[in-house]
Amino acid sequence: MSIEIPAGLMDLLQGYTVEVLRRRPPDLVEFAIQYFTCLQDSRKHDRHVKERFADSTREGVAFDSISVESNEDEDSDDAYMPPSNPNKYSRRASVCAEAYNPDDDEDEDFEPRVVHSKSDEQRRRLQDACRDILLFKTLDQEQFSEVLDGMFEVLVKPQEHIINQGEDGDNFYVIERGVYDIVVQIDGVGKCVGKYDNKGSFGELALMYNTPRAATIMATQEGALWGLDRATFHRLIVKNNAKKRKMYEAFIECVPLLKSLELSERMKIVDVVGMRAFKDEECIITQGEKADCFYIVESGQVKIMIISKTKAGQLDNAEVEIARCSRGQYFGELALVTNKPRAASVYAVGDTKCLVIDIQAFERLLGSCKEIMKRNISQYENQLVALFGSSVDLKH
Ligand code: 1OR
Ligand code: 1OR
Repeated sequence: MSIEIPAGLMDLLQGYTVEVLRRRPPDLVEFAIQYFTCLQDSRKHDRHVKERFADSTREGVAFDSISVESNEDEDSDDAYMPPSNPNKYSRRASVCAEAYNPDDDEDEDFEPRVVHSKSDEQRRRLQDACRDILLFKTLDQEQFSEVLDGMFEVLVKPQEHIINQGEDGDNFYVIERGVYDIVVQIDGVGKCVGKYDNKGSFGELALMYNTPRAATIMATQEGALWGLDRATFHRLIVKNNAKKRKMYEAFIECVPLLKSLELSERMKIVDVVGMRAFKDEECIITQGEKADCFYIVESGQVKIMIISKTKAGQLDNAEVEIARCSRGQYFGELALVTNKPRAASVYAVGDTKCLVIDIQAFERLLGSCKEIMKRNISQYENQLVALFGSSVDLKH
C-alpha cells in the first residue's frame, strides 16, 4: 500500500525542526504551538497585504516591493516570530532544498554590480580556471561575464583554512591552483574526506541554502583561488538555480537511478549539476584517465567503447563498442565507485547533452544510490565475459 504524503508536509516539519535545533526551546509542545500559530498569523497577514495591494500590482507595482520582511529580530530572545517566508532572508533558517523563487527577489536586480578590476593576464588565468566550473555552465554569456567581473584573486599559504566548518558563508571559491583538503568533523574528530587537486570549486552550499559551512577547506600547499562574494553569488547563481529547477525538474523525476531519493534531494542535485553539449563522435570520457565527474544523458546517445587486452598481455588496440546509453541513463560511475581510472571511453552519438555532477557532489548527494550502481556494475562483468569470453581483462 502506498501512502501519499501531502504536499508541503515535509517542508513544514523541516522548518519546525530547524527552528527547534536553532533555538533549543525547553518545551517542544509549547514551542510548536507558538511556531505554528505565528506561521498561520504571518500567512493571514501576507494574504491580507496581497489582497490590499492587488490593484496596485495589476498596475505594475511588484507585490514584493511592498511586503518588506526583516530579520532584525532573528537572534533576539523575544517570543518567537517566524518570518512569513522563513527560508528567504534569515540566515541558517533553511537546511532543506526549498525552491527559490527568483520573482521574489526583484529588488536584487537593482543591487550595484560588483566589479574587481583585473589585468589582461589575470583575466586570462581567471577564464582558464572557470572554464569547467559546473555551476557556471548554465549561465548565459552576460551572466558569466558578470561573474568574472565580480571575482577577486585570493593567494593562500600552506595550512591556511579558507573555510571553517560551522561558520557563516561569505564567499564562493574557484580553484586556479593548489591542493585543498576537505575536512569534516566526525564524532568530534576532523577527518579528511576528500581533496581538490588543482581544479574545481567549493563554498557554494552555505550560500545556496543559508546553512553553516558544511566542511573545512584547508590548503596543503601554496595556491591561488578566485572568490565571489555572497551577494553576487546569490544574484547570479542562486537566481539561475531557480530557472535550472524549472528546466530539469521533470527530467530528473524520470531518471530511474534517482527514484529512491526524496524530491528535495533530487532538487539539490539539480542545483549543482552542469550541462554539457557534445557533437557527434566527440570524446566525453577517455579510458585510463583519472575520473572527476559523473554523467546523466539528457538528450541524444553515447556509446561506450573499450580497448581490451588478453590475459597473455597482448594489446588489441581497436576499440570495441560494448554498450549505449540514452535519455535518463547514466555513465562514468564506475571509476568513482571503484576509485580506479576510467574503465572505458565514451563518445557522443549525434548531438548529445549530458548533466554533469562533480565527484564531491556525487559523494555527497548520490551516496545512497551507490548500492543500485554497484548492483548494475556487477552485471557489467557478466556481459563482458559473454562478449569476449573469459580470456579478457580490462586495460587499466
Ligand atoms: P560550504 O559552503 O558548506 C564547505 O563550505 C564546502 O566544502 C561546501 O560548501 C562544499 O563546497 C565543499 N560535504 C559537504 N561539503 C563538501 C563536501 C562534503 N565536499 C566538499 N564540500 N562531503 C565530501 C564529499 C567528498 C561529504 C562529507 C560527509
Ligand atoms: P567509468 O567511470 O569507468 C567509463 O568511465 C564508463 O563506461 C564507466 O564508468 C561505465 O559507466 C561505462 N558495461 C557497461 N558500461 C560500462 C562498462 C561495461 N564498462 C564501463 N562502462 N562493461 C561490460 C562490457 C560488456 C565493462 C566491464 C567492467
